[in-house]
Amino acid sequence: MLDYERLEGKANDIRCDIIEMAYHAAGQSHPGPALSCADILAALYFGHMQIRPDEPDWEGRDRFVISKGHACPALYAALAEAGYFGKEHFYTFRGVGGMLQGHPSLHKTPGVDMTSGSLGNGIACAGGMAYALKLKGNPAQVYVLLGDGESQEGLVWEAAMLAPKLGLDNLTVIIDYNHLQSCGDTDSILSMEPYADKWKAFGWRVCEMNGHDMREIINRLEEARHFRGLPTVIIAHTIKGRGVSFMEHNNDWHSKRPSREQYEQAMAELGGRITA
Ligand SMILES: Cc1ncc(C[n+]2csc(CCOP(=O)(O)OP(=O)(O)O)c2C)c(N)n1
Ligand SMILES: [Mg+2]
Repeated sequence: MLDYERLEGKANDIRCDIIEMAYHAAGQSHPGPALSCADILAALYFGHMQIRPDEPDWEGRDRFVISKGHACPALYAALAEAGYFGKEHFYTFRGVGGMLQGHPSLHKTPGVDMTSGSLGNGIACAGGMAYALKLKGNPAQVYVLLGDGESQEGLVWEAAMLAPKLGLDNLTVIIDYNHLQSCGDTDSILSMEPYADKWKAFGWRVCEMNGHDMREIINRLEEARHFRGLPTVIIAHTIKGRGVSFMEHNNDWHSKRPSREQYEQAMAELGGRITA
């Protein structure tokens, strides 16, 4: 039986670490996009995926690709919390030569399964990874986190077209549908609606969830793991900046460093620890 309170606690820890990195980063971090997906990352890393943090390249591991790579503070927080590396690396986040780059690098960070940040690329790579696993008879799953703004990239739809044809039922795409992209509101810039119908038309199994409800996230992930014949896309309804009052729904926090006062307020709301 899963301990949902523990998973919610992990999501809160991830949020605290996102704020820690945002305050200490070299240059500007992306706190809003990372907070949007903190619950999904907590569910994947602490309640769903088969992983071995002490053996990051274990062949049998489930893979995760953060296609919206700018939200990597959420991934780094989950990986550190799981034990892939120490949290001291948060303090060199985005620094030249640091282990934690501003966008995730497969070659620099233990536990990162695919380099990402050029939007659209991650989902295409994940399709290739899922196909390779199938060819090898490896039962591992591949999970992808895709942005709603990112879905405007043509490459997303090339990958979407191919995966059902290849029968990639080991591939699950989770869309972080927060209705905001870097320069404004996704629905008026280029709406993805009817979102579910588009994916259905491309041949995917489609479902939806509240991306901040731990039980729902776990249930949707379990269903996707066991569904046979088609890849699954889960449309996750989320709030950009979720968990910090002044960042929620506020796209100023797409990419911005908090002041000392804002850092302290965010940590107070999350019950996190203030560092020097
Ligand atoms: C190919 C490409 N074009 C542009 C960018 C710059 N960029 C970074 S984040 C972003 C918006 C992404 O919006 P969304 O996918 O909705 O993610 P969110 O910030 O809401 O998490 C853009 C355009 C990029 N990283 N890659
Ligand atoms: Mg978005």
